[in-house]
Amino acid sequence: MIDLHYWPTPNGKKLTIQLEESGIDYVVIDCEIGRGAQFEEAFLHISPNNRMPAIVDHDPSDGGGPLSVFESGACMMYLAEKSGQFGGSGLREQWEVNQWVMWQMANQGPKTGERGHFARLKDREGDQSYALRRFNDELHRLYGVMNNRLYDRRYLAADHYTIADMACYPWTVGWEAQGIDMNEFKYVRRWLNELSERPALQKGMAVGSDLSQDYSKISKKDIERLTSLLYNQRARPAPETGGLLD
Ligand SMILES: N[C@@H](CCC(=O)N[C@@H](CS)C(=O)NCC(=O)O)C(=O)O
Repeated sequence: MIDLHYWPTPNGKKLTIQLEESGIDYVVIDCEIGRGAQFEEAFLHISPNNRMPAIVDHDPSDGGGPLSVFESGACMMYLAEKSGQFGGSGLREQWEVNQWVMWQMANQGPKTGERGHFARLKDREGDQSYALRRFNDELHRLYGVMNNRLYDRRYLAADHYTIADMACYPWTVGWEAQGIDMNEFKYVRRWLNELSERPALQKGMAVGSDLSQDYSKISKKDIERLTSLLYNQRARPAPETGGLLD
C-alpha cells in the first residue's frame, strides 16, 4: 500500500494519474498546503523540502520498513520501478523516459510555476513586466520544445505512453490560463487530446477535486494569509545542538 501525501495541484496529479494507470493500491493523505500542512514535523521527515507530493511505500521490494520518497519525478521513477510499468524497458528507453521526466521537473514545472506567481501578483509588488516577459517567453519556448518533440511521435519518450507523458500532462492541460495559444502548438494539442481520452488519466486528474479552492473567489483576507504562507518562505533554522558541530 502506498500513502500519497497530496493536494490537487499539477504536481500532485502526476502521481494520481500514475497510480490509477498502474493499478497500484494507494490512500490519499490530505496535505493542505494553503493551511501549512507541508510544515508539519512528521511531513518534513518525509519531504524535507516542505513540498507535496510525497509517497510512503509500506511494502518496499527489499522487505524492509516503510520507504518514503519526495519530489514528484523521483516518486514517479520509484513507482515505475516498483510496478514494472510506464518507465520504459531496457537501458535506452529507460533513460529516454528519465530525461523527459527530468525535463519536466527542471523546466516545465518550475517555469510555469514562476510565470503563474508573477502573473498573480498583478503589479502588487511593483512593476512585474520584466518577470512576466521572462517567464512568458520561457514557457513559450518550452511549448516549442514539446511541439518539436511530438511532431513525428505520439509520446514524449519511447514509442509508447510513459511517466514522461504523465508528468507533463497536468501542467500542459492548463495552457489557456498560462496565456498559450494552442494554435501555435498543434502537435502538443494532438498529444493532449489523445491523452485526455484515457479513463485512468481522467480518474487521476479528478482525485481531490472536492478539495481544491477557486482562488478567484476567496476573500482578500484569505488571499493575504495564503500569500504570506506560500510566497515569503525563508530558511527554517537548523537545530543549534546535537549536530556535527558539537
Ligand atoms: N519539484 C517539486 C515541486 C513540488 C511543489 O512545488 N509542490 C507545491 C504544490 S504544487 C507545494 O507543495 N507547495 C507548498 C509550498 O509552497 O509551501 C515536485 O515536483 O515534487
